[in-house]
Amino acid sequence: MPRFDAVLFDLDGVLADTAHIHFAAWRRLGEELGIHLEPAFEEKLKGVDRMGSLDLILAQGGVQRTAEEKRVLADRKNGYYTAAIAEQTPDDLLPGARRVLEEVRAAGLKVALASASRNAPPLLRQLGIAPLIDAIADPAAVKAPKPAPDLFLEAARLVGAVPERCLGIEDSVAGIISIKDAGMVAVGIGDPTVLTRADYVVPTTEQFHIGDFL
Ligand code: B16
Ligand code: MG
Repeated sequence: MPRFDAVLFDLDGVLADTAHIHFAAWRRLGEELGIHLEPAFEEKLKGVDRMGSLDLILAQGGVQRTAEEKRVLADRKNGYYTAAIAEQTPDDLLPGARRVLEEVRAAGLKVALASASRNAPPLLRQLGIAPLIDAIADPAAVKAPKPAPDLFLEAARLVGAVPERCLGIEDSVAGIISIKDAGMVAVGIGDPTVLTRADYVVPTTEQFHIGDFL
């Protein structure tokens, strides 16, 4: 009997190469506010939701804004981001992403998405992988964002899998904490010295094979 019933995927950094698009949009907003973001700041924003990211950027610049002003700024950044992802095509998938989804499905496991991004549904359509995903956890429908376990637990619930029989795949520190605190097995995509709580780490999505975990 296989160890898992479902694989829960993060999107940005696991299936889609969108981290740099998010960061370019934040940098543009930052420049408009007089806040310069060094390239290394990108890592801090991975997996962090929109408002959480804005708070980190404003704190970095020592800038304060009211809740209403922050909503307007977050919407402006999202406008930059959505304009850019409208140009995405299946060629922009991370190498191996489609193959991994197909292999997981061929192994008889459910596929769910646990992305912090509220833009996930249109992005999946642009990338041509929406038909390969059984369920999308809605980040607006859970109480707490990553690193809380809520989004991964919701993804598991949507495909009828118990947490112990779920494998979560993530590229961010926040996301790996979510998976582990949800009681699931965590595969990190990236650097094992960064993703220290992951049970396994592979350098890129291309090196992930579900057969190694069954
Ligand atoms: P949105 P993931 C995350 O996606 C990104 O890593 C993070 O940089 C972004 O702020 C967050 O989604 C929210 O995205 O503004 O589109 O709702 O890695 O959880 O798939
Ligand atoms: Mg990610």
